Amino acid sequence: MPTVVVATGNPGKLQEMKAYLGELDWTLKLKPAEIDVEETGETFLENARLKASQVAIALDQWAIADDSGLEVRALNGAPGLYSARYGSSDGDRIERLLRELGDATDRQAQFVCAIALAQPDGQIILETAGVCLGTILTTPRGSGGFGYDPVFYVPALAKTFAEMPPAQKEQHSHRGIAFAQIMPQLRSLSLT
Ligand code: ITT
Repeated sequence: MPTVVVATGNPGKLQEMKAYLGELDWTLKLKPAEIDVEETGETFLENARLKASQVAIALDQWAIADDSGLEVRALNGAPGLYSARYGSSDGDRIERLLRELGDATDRQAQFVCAIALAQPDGQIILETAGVCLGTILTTPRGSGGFGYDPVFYVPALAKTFAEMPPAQKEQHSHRGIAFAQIMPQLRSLSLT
């Protein structure tokens, strides 16, 4: 079975990525904490490529990375690429987001997820992206998921991501959509 490193330090993401990749005959390995990749890209896709590629080279193994974030229209796309750096904990980040948005009536937002798979020499051989549209609530709702999930509301389902069972989040989320797009190629890959 091929070993693939899941190049993330975010436990919430890791849990979802492992679930989505679970049907493949891959042995998934967690990225060692000491490998820390600087996210200097100007897009989610550039950062996903950087993370996959640098982790693959450091370990001489296949690596898959996700770079994602929340873009809020009334904040001109913030926190965007800086979603993880917007505060020091999930609670802090949500609090800052709600503070900056205040009582804005335009609460449109989208979650974006880019995924890249690198072979052991660092070359990217597959990449994709997914987007999920929603709105930002004024107060958090739900206890599932991670990150900004309690304030990200999907009107079509009348639920926040944090109120959805994992399979429903997979079906509708930026990450679930990105993985669904790439799964046929991942299934047919033979990693050596
Ligand atoms: P790695 O780079 O190690 O993967 P990270 O948390 O730094 O971990 P990113 O740079 O991609 O990851 O930042 C993504 C931010 O967006 C982070 O604050 C997440 O909590 C948040 N985020 C991404 N996907 C999310 C989701 O499905 N639900 C809630 N928040 C999410």
